[in-house]
Parts: sequence; structure tokens; C-alpha cells
Amino acid sequence: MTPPPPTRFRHAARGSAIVIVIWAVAIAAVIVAGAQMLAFRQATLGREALAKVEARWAARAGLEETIAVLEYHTEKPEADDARQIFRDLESVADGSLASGEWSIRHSEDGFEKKGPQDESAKINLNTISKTQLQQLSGMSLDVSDAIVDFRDTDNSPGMMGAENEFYKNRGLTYGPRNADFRSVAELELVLGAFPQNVRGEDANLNGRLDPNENDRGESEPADDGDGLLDAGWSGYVTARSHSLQMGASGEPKLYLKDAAVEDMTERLTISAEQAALIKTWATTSSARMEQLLSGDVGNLSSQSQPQNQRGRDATGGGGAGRSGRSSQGATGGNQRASNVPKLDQNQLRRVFQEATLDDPTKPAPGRVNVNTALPSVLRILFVDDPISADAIMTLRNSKPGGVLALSDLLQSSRVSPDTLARLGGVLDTQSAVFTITSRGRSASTGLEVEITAVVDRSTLPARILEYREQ
Ligand SMILES: [Ca+2]
Ligand SMILES: [Ca+2]
Ligand SMILES: [Ca+2]
Ligand SMILES: [Ca+2]
Repeated sequence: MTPPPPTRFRHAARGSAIVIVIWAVAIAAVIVAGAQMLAFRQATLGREALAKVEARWAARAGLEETIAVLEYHTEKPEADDARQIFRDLESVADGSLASGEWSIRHSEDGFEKKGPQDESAKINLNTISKTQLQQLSGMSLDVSDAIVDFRDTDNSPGMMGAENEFYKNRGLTYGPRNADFRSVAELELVLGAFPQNVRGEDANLNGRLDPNENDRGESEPADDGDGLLDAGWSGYVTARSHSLQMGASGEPKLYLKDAAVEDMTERLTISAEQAALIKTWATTSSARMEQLLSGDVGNLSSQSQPQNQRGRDATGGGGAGRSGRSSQGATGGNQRASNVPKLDQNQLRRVFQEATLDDPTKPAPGRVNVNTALPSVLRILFVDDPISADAIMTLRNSKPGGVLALSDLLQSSRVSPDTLARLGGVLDTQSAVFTITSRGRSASTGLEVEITAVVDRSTLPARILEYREQ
């Protein structure tokens, strides 16, 4: 029989077992604590990720609702109410899902308004004239010339402008695009145009007043903290707008240079003689829609005589926009025209709503929508004729359904003949492109995600031209 181990060995063995157990407990505690921390961090991260998803989906829902309204109005336009689309857009500017809510806003002269930005409410950078550019705050003569040089195709600088050579001399590795501007931000590439001119306080160009844009000197950018967004030039100009090729009936507009006389009589509710006369005029290279307003087309417009008379008496005008030409468009069909009944007001409206001289394969750079333009934009557009600019504004405000066709502007006796003669080239009554800035907010944490999308409703489904999230 083996004798039992001495007592002190038994004590030592029990002692080391206790130490091992204590260590094991300590290690287990550390592991548990670590696992708890990891779980906690993961849960926090999970909550954040969840909140982000909630906010993002809310913003997306706002975007989708807005696109649905735009597509609806492309498919079923409201021929008798030019404002309905904007009321409908406003009605979906706020909304919510179980997980969050969205808000869609844009700014007008610094004030926040519901709904997306109508790009046609602004003047297109690719058609704006030097005189019009000079109305923008902080614009100098050399920068306005340089902007025009940047977009024109030649390489010979304007009076105070800048072409390739000037950029090279400044050590820049790029020169002017010598083609249309693609975005407002691209203006910052023009020599002498700085972000503070182009964006003003709207550093992120989202058309909304963000906290850092309204805190005075606290953060970039510099701002005056007055609660209004000074968006610099970006508040008045756009590179995005183009004309909608869709008529008020929902059918693509008749291209008058190619249209068959039978289609013209049917779509435009005019007689075959009237259609033939319009067709003869439309196929001349100098034909412009606005000539129908100033009575230059045979004697087709009922306003022709008095308008021509007033046209000769008027002074000033001209110069702004691309379509300054006015009265060389007569068809030479005057003898024939004398037997053809003049277009009445309804026919003239129909012609403007359903027909175009814009080549359908090359959408014209956007004209300004007379229904959404700010008074300040109309003043820039008709810089040499402020009386007409105000008259157009007064007329539009007097019409609950808005201006349905440019021929409606004949109803104001205060719009000058010179302005009438060129407004078809610069004004429109509908809009194709919208910038939707949708801010989603998570219901659980209040975290926000913002989506900005530029959407063209010319085709169905609508096309997203640009998309960014922040
Ligand atoms: Ca050029
Ligand atoms: Ca902003
Ligand atoms: Ca600031
Ligand atoms: Ca401000």
C-alpha cells in the first residue's frame, strides 16, 4: 500500500488548482467583457447603418413620388392649366414612411420653397448674352467675355475675354471647352470666375440652406447668417434646361418644316390654306416661331397690322438672346395671304402649344418658363426692356391657370413689339428638366441622408441625368 503524499504536497497541488481557476475566471471575464463591447459596438454600428438605410429610403421615396408626378404630366398634360404640375409637385414635397420622412425643397431668391427646382425657371448658360450676364452680381466685363469665349467654338478671344492662350499663360493645364457648358459648377473653370461668385453661400450647390451656410464666420463657406440662401450666379443660371418637345395634347410637337398639311389642319385646327401658308413660311431658313406673334408671317396673325405699326415706332430692344432678328421672315406670300383668314386667338394658341420649329433631333437649349421665372430672372432676360418684363409678370399673375401658350402674351398691350419679336427664342410655357433635392430623415435616430437628382421628363420613363447622395 502506497503511503499518502505528505500534507504539504497536497496543499501545494490544491493552491495551484485555485490559481488556475482564478486565472480561468479572469480570462473568461476579459473575453466576456470584450465580447460585450464588440456586441455593443456592433449594435451601435447596426443602429447607425439601420438609421442610414431608413433615411436613405425616405429620401428615395420622395424622389420616386416626384418622378411619378413628372411622368404623369408628360403622359397626361394639363392643357388648360400650366400650374397644375407645380401644385402636384408641391403636394408630394413632404411625406413619410414607417421608417422615416422626406422633404423636397429649392430656393427662390433666397427663400426656401416646396418641391423641386424647375431648371427652366433659370436662364440657360449656353444662350445667355454678355449684356444679360453682366446683370449678375459681382460679374465683371472681362469675366462675362471669358464665359462667352469658354462656350463659343472659336479660339479668338472677345474684347476682354480669354481663350486657350490666356489659360496657358496662367499655367493652367486646361483651356476653354469651346462647346456648351455641361453644369453650373463648370463656370468655376472660367478665368476670373471664383466659387464665391458661382455658388455664393450654397457651397454644396444643392439649392438649400445648410447649417454651415448660415453660421456667419463659424465655418466654410463665408455667409451672412441671415437665414436666406444667397446662391450666387447659380441662383439664376443653369446648364441643364432644354425645350420640351411634347405638345399640350401629350403628342410630340409637329415639326413645321417637315409636317404634312393634313396633319397640320388636324392638330392645329387650321384650314388647309392656312396650313399651306404656314408651311411655306416654316420651310424658309429664317423662320422663327415668334414671327407669328409680331405678324410677320404673311398676314396670318390677327395682330399683324397694329403690331407692325407699333414695331416701327418702338425704340431700343434687341441684342439679348440669340434670336434678335425680327422682321425678315415674311414669306413673300402676302398676295396669297390676303385671301386666307387670319389665325384667331385659339388657333394661334394651338400652333404654339402643338407645333415647333426646333429640330426634334437636337433639343434647343432651354428657354425660360414664363410661368416659373422669378421677376429678377425676367428682368435679366429683358434687360433692355424692363417695362415688358414687368408686363409679362403682371399678365402671368393675372391668370389662375398660368400662361398656356406664348400667344397669350399678346393679351398685354404693354409688352413691346420688339420684345414680342424675340421672346419666342427665349421664353417657353413648360419645363422638361427638374432638380430634385430630397432630404430623408430616419424615424428612429433623426439621421439625415440627402439625394439630389436631375431628372428629364421629356421621355417616358423619365431620365435621371445626374444622381448624388450625401
Ligand atoms: Ca472659344
Ligand atoms: Ca446648400
Ligand atoms: Ca459658414
Ligand atoms: Ca445668407
